[in-house]
Amino acid sequence: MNALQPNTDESKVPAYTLPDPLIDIDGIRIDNHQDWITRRRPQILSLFEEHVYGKTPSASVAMSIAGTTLSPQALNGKAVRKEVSLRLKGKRNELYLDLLMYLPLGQEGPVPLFVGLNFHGNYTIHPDRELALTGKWVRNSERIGTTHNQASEGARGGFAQKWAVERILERGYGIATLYCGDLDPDYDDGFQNGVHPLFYGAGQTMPAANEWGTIGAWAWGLSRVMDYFELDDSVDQQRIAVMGHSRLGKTALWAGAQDQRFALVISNNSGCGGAALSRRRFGETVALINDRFPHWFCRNFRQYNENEQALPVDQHMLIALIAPRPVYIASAEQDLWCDPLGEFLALKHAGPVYRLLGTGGLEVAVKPPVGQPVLDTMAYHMRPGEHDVTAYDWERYLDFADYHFGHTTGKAMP
Ligand code: GTR
Repeated sequence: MNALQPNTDESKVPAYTLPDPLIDIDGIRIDNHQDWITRRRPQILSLFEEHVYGKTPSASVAMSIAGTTLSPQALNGKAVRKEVSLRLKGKRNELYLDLLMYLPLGQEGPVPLFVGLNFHGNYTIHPDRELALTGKWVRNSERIGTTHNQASEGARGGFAQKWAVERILERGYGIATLYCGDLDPDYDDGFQNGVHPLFYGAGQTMPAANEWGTIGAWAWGLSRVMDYFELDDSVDQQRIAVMGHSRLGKTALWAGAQDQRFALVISNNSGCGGAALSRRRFGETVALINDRFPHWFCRNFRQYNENEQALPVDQHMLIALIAPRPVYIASAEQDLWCDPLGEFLALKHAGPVYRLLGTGGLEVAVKPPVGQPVLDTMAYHMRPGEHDVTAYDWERYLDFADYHFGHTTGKAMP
């Protein structure tokens, strides 16, 4: 098969053996909670750093709040809108992140919240006329009419359907989002823009082969948002769900794997390098993704182009790093590029780790039919339709959050 010709025929999926998340690098079986936490989990995390996403710098940069704009009666009196400008200061340069939050009005005390990065700028997630257009580089989009890599008034609210802001608020949750391009614009510039240069040592001009790429930088940014939440008493820090779609779903998983402050992790149609098993080589493959998006992963990941069986991990082990916290993997029926079956199987094969930690795994033998979600600590659904985030997806995530957060404004799960 030509490496750059995707396969979507199940009968052509190669035979493969997955690495066992519960057998450590010395071949010892992990059979208790303690050994998982102290031995095996750190091993798996460092394998993902070394071979897939790259290491996130352990150094920190100074972050401060450069300004907050509060609007107590936004969205026709339904929400408090907060826009927070976060300043990151490196040795040689600095960068600003513009965080947008809508919080439900009339809630007592700190609120549970969904946080996720957006693709095109905060102003595209809602038609709210008060939202500032981003001045940063943006991807051109025919769908919302952006050209010359610039935000435009006509694109305001262009992706509102993917965000269900009113519904999230109605169900008593806040929503927070940040443009991924604030952290690292989504194109391959050899890591000259974005957050990477904030960390370069003397003479360094790009990350090493085992250091973070763009997905690593995006995930790191979600953790900085989490740092901000720790300072904001309108947010319930114990009840924060990180959610992402597609490339940002890959990012949500990597953020949730590294930062255990995220109480729930939701991956919507995340596919290759996200929830889907690489070894199946179904739809997008490691070779295809590294070819089209050479900046997303670390350079070491390229060693596995057409060589997935040599990977010391597969994506079920990424999900296992989230255990025992609740995790939701969602697929779409027509989204073959993301390999819905591979997404389900990765979740299922993370099950033994969840069971070891006492929460139960994914207690279904085969992928549930379209439109029949399985909701437990490990949750899955396959929605009819294409690669997207829809109202259907959000309703399930809200049910899932209600269930795990014991939130009372929404309907409980059966
Ligand atoms: C595709 C890419 C996928 C997925 C998607 C998206 O072009 O091949 O891995 O990330 O973009 O982010 O919408």
